[in-house]
Parts: sequence; structure tokens; C-alpha cells
Amino acid sequence: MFEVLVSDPSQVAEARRRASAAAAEAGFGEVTAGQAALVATELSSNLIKHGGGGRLVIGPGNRSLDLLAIDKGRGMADVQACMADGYSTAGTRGQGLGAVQRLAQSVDVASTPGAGTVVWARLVAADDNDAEGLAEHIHRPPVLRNAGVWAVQVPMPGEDVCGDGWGWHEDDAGRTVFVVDGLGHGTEAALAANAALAEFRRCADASPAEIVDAVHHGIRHTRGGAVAAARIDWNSATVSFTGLGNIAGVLLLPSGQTRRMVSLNGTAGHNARKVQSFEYPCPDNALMVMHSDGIGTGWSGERYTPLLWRHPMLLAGALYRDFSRGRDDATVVVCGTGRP
Ligand SMILES: [Mn+2]
Repeated sequence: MFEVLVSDPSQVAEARRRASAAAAEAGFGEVTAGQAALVATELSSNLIKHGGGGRLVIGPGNRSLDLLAIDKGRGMADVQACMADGYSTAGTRGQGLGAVQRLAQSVDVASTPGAGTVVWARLVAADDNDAEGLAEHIHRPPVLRNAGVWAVQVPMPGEDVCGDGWGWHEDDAGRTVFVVDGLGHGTEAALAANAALAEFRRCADASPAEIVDAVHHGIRHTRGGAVAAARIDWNSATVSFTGLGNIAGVLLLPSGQTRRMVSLNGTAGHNARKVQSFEYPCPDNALMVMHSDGIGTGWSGERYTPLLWRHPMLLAGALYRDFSRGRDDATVVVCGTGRP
């Protein structure tokens, strides 16, 4: 995942080009890559027109492409009207969010007057998208918000590789999320993060304390890093969390309250005086956030309460927008706490 700053119209073409290249990298054919380029163009143009500039985060996956347009502009007064605009005139260009809605498999938007807008669009490398089927997916995030784990992850400006990593595991009883921040940034940090992720994958069905312990012992040959693992248990409605170093774990509750989970001091791979798990009650309609220290910790839940009911990617985007320090790799992972 990487970002393109879009603060003047000349940068729209750059955003389009990078999105198109990312789509090709993700396995898109010519037609769907063209659609991805068009969506990137519309989102970027919107950033200029309505956002006073912003950034387009581009995330190529395995035959999927996430596009996240983030701004701190005046916000859209009427998201529904913006979405509807152009929806019925499929096939033409310049239809703004209508075109995005028509071409993407999933779309969600959160716009707060005065605070800005986050638009997420996911495209898939198939061209059987039709507007009929699409309507099923749009604006029903309460149904979708528990499906999967979502993240915004952007390397430090000037770096090609990211020294953070994240992964997740799910079984019948719950979901485990893992985040690592390799010490520093750049190639060596990325090596540490990749080693930690490989270790996590080997023992993803173990408890958070066992995972963190295994990672600590498994990445001694690297420069090490901060790690945390969280296990959401759907049956008992609890989360157990084990952190070593500066990975934040936060539950955002429907009341707007935030519950910050405890990480102990240390560096996985080098220094772990204590690996301990803490348990928290967790209703099934909360969001769990985990982030690296490229994101500041000074955020409060009340400000983001409306995002609780949207797709998790929107909260990830908003936190990245509002609290990225801009001088480190940044990772924000968000998922719903309920059973999918
Ligand atoms: Mn960091």
C-alpha cells in the first residue's frame, strides 16, 4: 500500500497512472485495470474539487485493489446525493462518486462537515460487475463491518518498503489480529517485520501470549520490533491482548468510549522481561483498532462514533489522516468485534 498526494490538478494524472500500475500488479486485466484507473481519477478529482486536496491511498491485493481517498476538506453535505449523481447515466466519464459506485465492488463514504471525507472503494479483477448486484453491497456496512480485517499501511515518506506488518487468523470461535513494527524503518525494519509475520503464521491459532512469546524467540536474528496480538473470542465476548512495545490496541465502543489495552515495555527479539495477556470485555458491536507508533495515540473515540457503523476501512483512513506522524511507517488495522 502506498499513497499519492493530490493537492493540485496535475497530480490527478499521477494518481491515475499509479492506480493503473497497481491494478496490473494485482492481476487485473485491461478492462478492469481501466476501470480502476477511472475510479482513481474520479476520487482524485473529488479531492481537488471538494476536499481542498488530500491523498489517495492505493492498496493492490490478490486480484483486488483498494482505493482510499482522504481529505480534511469541508465535507459533503449530502453523501447520498453525491452518490446518486450520475448513477443512472452509466458509461460516461466525469460522474464523480456515481461512477465510483458503478465500477467498484464495494464502496463506503464517511463525510463530516468541517472535518473531511473518506471514500473507500474496492475493485476486483473481474468484469462481471453489474450495477444490480452492486447495490447489494453499498451502504450496508452494518452487515459487512464484521467481515474481515482491514488496514491502512503506508511506508515512511521516502521509503519504498514498509517496516510494519500485520496479519490475522479466524476460526469458528474467534479472530486473532497481529501487528508488528520493526525497529526503525527501511529494509532492516522490513526484514524484522517479515520474520515476525512468518512466525505469527506458524502459530496463528495459539493464544496471544504464546504468539508474542514465539515471535520474541523467533526474530532474535533481526533488529527486533514492537509486536502485539489480540484474540477476539465471540462466545465469551472478550478480547485478550498481549503487547510488547509500542503497538496500540484500542476498543472503540458504541457509546463512543475507548478502552485502551495494555502493552508491556520491551522489544520482541531482544528484550521481553514479561509477556502477559490482559483480558477485556468486548461487545459484538464495537470496533477493535491496532496501530503502530507511526500513528499518534492522542485520539479519542467520541470524534469517530459515526464511523462505528461504517466499513472499518473508513475509521482506518480517518485515523491515518488525523494522527499519522509523517516520519515513520504507519499502520492502522481495524475490524468489527462481532461474528461475521
Ligand atoms: Mn514505528
